[in-house]
Formats: sequence, C-alpha cells, structure tokens
Amino acid sequence: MRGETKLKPTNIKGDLSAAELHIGVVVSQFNNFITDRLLAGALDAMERAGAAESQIEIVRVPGALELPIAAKKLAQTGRFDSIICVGCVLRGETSHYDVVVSETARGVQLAQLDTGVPLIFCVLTCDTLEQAINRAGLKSGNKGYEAGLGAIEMGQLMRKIGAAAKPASISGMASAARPATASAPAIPDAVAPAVPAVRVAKPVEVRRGAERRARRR
Ligand code: INI
Repeated sequence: MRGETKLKPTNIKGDLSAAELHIGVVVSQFNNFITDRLLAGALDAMERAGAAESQIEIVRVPGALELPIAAKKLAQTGRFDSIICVGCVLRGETSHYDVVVSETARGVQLAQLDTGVPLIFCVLTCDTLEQAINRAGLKSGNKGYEAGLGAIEMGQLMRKIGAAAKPASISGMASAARPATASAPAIPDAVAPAVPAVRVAKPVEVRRGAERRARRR
C-alpha cells in the first residue's frame, strides 16, 4: 500500500539539555522595558535546561540595528554554540520602522549563514507597546523563553550534525572528493566538525566602557 515503508532513515534533532553548551545573548537597550523581560525569559529557559551562569554571556547594544554586527563578532570568536538576538521595534516610535525591522532581520540571517553559528531571532516587531508587553511575559507568553529553548535545541543540533558527519562523510564521499592521502584531509567546510565551545570561568556581561568603569568605582 502506498504510504507504507520499511525505511527508517537517521533522524537528527537537538535535545533540550543545556549541558556543555555556551550561549551568547545580544540585547538591544532600545525599548529596554521590553528587552529586559525577553532576556529574563531566555535566561529562565536556559536555567530550566540546566545551564550555569558560566555558560552564558550577555552583550548590550544600543538598538536593534546593532544586533547583527555584535552577534557576528561574538560568533566569530568560536566560543558559542548559539547566540540569541534580543530586540523590540515599535511601529509607533519611528518612521523608519520598516527599515529597522528588515535590515535587522537581514543582518542576523546573513551573520548566521556567514559564521555557521545559529543566531536566534528574538526581535519583537509590534504596532503598539501593549502588543509588545503581551509577547514579553503576559497574554502571549514570553518570546524570550521560546528563544532560549531555540538556542539550546539549535546548539545541540549543530553538535550532533558535526559529530555525525565526521566518519560517515569521508567513507561515503565520492572518490573525487575524497582526500588523496591521509595527510591531506579534504573534509569540505559543510561537514567540518563544529568548533568546540570554550568555557569561561564566570558569567560575563559586556557593557559600554563608561558603565563598566563606573561600576568598578
Ligand atoms: N531600535 C530599536 O531597537 N527599536 C526601535 O523601535 C527603534 N526605533 O524606534 O527607531 C530603534 N532605532 C534605533 C536603531 O536600532 C539604531 O540603534 C540607531 O538607528 C543607530 O544605528
């Protein structure tokens, strides 16, 4: 009968354990009344998944438009399994709403494709403050919490894909693509194992220089 099959292909899915993961969070300070709540939701999800403070780094940027460059810079360090980009753009507050929204989304997407590090898009784009409040902890749940879970799932998925690709990909590779000698590895970038996360000693919050200096005093 059609629709029946004995095939059981490999299924790869990231689980929701934060074990071993190192996650970055870039937070826009614009509309921080909302973004702080989204951040709290993301931290809640990571804590429930077993993350310790030492596995999380938070970076603050002025507005949503600065999320992509900061996330890309963090991703390029090789320290992170995934990075959450947190922001809130309100239509009522700007005539360039559409530009801010589309450029932020485009920048985040380009940065994750360029770096190979999953960037979780947690930017609320709302017409009103009330809608944003509802999505940051009230009626519609907290989108930050969903983003936290997404970061864990994608971080674990990337590790699994990297691990699964290693031995199988070489033996299964077309002969032309196979390395000629053992000393000349030719694993294509697409299947190269993920860079292992480097653990930091304690939680780090990267703030602006002046703020940091003031806190030291
Ligand atoms: N940035 C936001 O994160 N949300 C907004 O609603 C917003 N508005 O309304 O303009 C906003 N603008 C600032 C922008 O992201 C940049 O920080 C700024 O243009 C400097 O590059």
